[in-house]
Amino acid sequence: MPFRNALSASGDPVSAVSPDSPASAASAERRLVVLPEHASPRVSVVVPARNEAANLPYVLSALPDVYEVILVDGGSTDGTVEVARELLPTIRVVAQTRRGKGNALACGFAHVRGDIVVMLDADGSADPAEIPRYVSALLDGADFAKGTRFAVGGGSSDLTRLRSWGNHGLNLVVNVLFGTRYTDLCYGYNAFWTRCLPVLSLDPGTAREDRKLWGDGFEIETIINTRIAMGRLRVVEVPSFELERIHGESNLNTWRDGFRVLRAAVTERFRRRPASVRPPRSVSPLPAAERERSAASA
Ligand SMILES: Nc1nc2c(ncn2[C@@H]2O[C@H](COP(=O)(O)OP(=O)(O)OP(=O)(O)O)[C@@H](O)[C@H]2O)c(=O)[nH]1
Ligand SMILES: [Mg+2]
Repeated sequence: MPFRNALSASGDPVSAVSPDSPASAASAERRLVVLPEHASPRVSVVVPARNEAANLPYVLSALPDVYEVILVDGGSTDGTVEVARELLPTIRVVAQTRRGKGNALACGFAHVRGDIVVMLDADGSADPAEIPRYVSALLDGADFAKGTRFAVGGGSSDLTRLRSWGNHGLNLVVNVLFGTRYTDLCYGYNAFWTRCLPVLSLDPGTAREDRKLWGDGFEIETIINTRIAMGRLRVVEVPSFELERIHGESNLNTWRDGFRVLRAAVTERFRRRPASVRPPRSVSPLPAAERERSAASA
């Protein structure tokens, strides 16, 4: 049972960043709850990958026991899909409809069958061993567990000074525009309850097109972070350590993608959104009645 221990690992240094942080009453209630075996959340790991064959052995072998792994292939020509299938025969491989990491994530999310979605890069920069920490934050009441390299316990061996300054500047812009208290806007290691997907409102499209539409690029993280802020979801930041990509070249262009992030922040701030996209506010994978029964028998 993969995440049984995640509950007791809630002493991890996580911090709430949304204005409506978990009420202490809710936390007290959760301490009484004994989750039965079947209540363990099913974790779906979505891995966008474009020519990451050399890195997948490190990433997939380090995964904890999860419900499903979905690899979204970006037209790789280096055997990424074959390597993935050889390493993990149960892996679900999904082709993306357009180009870019944003489109890859939207396509992967559309195939999720679990309760929790984890976004995991395939280049070896995100440590799969941190997944229980994210799950723990969600079980402790967060809607969205947001990785941060800038909290005690987090860090990076990959971030250049230029990117770090850029990230801080863009982070500040978003915090001012959206009233958030994010510490690491441009970080792609996050997890959230599947029920939050309507708030993200990402459209993978159906037709295959060899182009990149707005939202399909690296601005995806900003789009996600700002939509969850506008959706008033409960965000908890989780310290994460970013490693250097093991093999191959980054797909990110610091200046071009930096401007896309800035444009995403401004566009999202003034975007018209559907009347109600807020998901149900349950903080536990258990239905309320079952929760009460478990609490009573504890
Ligand atoms: N499917 C798919 N995956 C992509 C695409 N672009 C990037 N990725 C994947 O997204 C993840 C992050 O991309 P990276 O190129 O490492 O970019 P980054 O992590 O933001 O930047 P660095 O810090 O420089 O590594 C990796 O797993 C890539 O393989 C794409 O167009 N399609
Ligand atoms: Mg990377």
